[in-house]
Amino acid sequence: WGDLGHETIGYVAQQFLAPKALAFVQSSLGSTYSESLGPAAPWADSVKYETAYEWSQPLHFVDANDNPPTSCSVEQTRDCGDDECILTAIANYTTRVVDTSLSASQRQEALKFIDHFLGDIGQPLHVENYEVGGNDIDAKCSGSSTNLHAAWDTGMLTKNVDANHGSSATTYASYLVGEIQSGSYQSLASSWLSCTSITEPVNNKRHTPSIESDIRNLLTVRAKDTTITPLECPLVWARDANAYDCTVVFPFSKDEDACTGTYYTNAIPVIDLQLAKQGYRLAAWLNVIFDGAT
Ligand code: DCM
Ligand code: DCM
Ligand code: DCM
Ligand code: ZN
Ligand code: ZN
Repeated sequence: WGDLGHETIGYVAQQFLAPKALAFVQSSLGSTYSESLGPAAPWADSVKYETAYEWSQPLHFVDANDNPPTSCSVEQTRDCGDDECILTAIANYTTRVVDTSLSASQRQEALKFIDHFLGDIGQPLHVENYEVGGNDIDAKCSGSSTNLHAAWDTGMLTKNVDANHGSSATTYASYLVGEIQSGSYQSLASSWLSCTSITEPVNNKRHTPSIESDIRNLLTVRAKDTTITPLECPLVWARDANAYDCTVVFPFSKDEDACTGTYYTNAIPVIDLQLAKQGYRLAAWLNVIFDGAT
């Protein structure tokens, strides 16, 4: 996502933080970021082209070697074998954000990476290898030349927020929060936190991971092992977003206009959903880390 998408996710999450998570977010981010996950969310994009942060570029995505729209899947060993992808980045920064041996600025950096990566993992083309996550597919957005990845990161989203939400990340986030609390997402929101994926057998309890068990495993292993533990929830979230590559993102015809007609009409509900969902998941993740509860 571009800045607008990331800020929206951060502002949604900010509304659902439990007391200790909120206190950490406020004191860690401080006045620089108005004590909010909204303004802090784009930071990871603002540094990734600086030489000092070039290493972080591959952490914004996972290149799923699947075959959309015929077959969609994400596999940690196949797609993140070198441990340098968004799946392992979320694990790494989850351990670092609570590591009291690190400096306040390192823990702030970890928080900003979590804030950002829980957003990117919900963008279907950040969990897809095909044509470099759609970057190599030429597209149009309301007549202007772009590529399919950028149309999903910014083009369609900006058009929708300009038309329907006052061109404002905070106004848009308030709308999505309302949908979660008492609107069309109300009955769905708890299922967003279960880590249960449609690609996994729903009635096999052994394979129903939870955010809580994920973080407990991570923090337990951290004490005796510096290697990055694979987590189940980021993989579930990546698979959730990647499934849209087989339904709404593809097929896409080169040079098609993504910001008009049926393509746009089908994409907007998915963009709304993914931003609301990842904001809600971001809050829940921080709530488990800092308050020990979902
Ligand atoms: N971005 C940036 N510098 C660039 C390219 C992008 O700061 N040269 C920022 C602005 C984009 C955001 O990153 O809206 C998302 O970019 P990406 O699509 O690279 O995540
Ligand atoms: N770093 C990180 N994750 C780690 C270790 C380091 O993001 N597990 C980052 C923090 C610094 C940079 O890499 O920005 C260099 O860290 P160090 O000096 O600890 O190697
Ligand atoms: N990107 C991706 N998958 C890749 C490469 C890049 O999702 N394999 C994303 C990161 C940025 C955008 O595409 O959001 C543009 O990347 P870059 O600025 O690195 O070209
Ligand atoms: Zn992107
Ligand atoms: Zn990013």
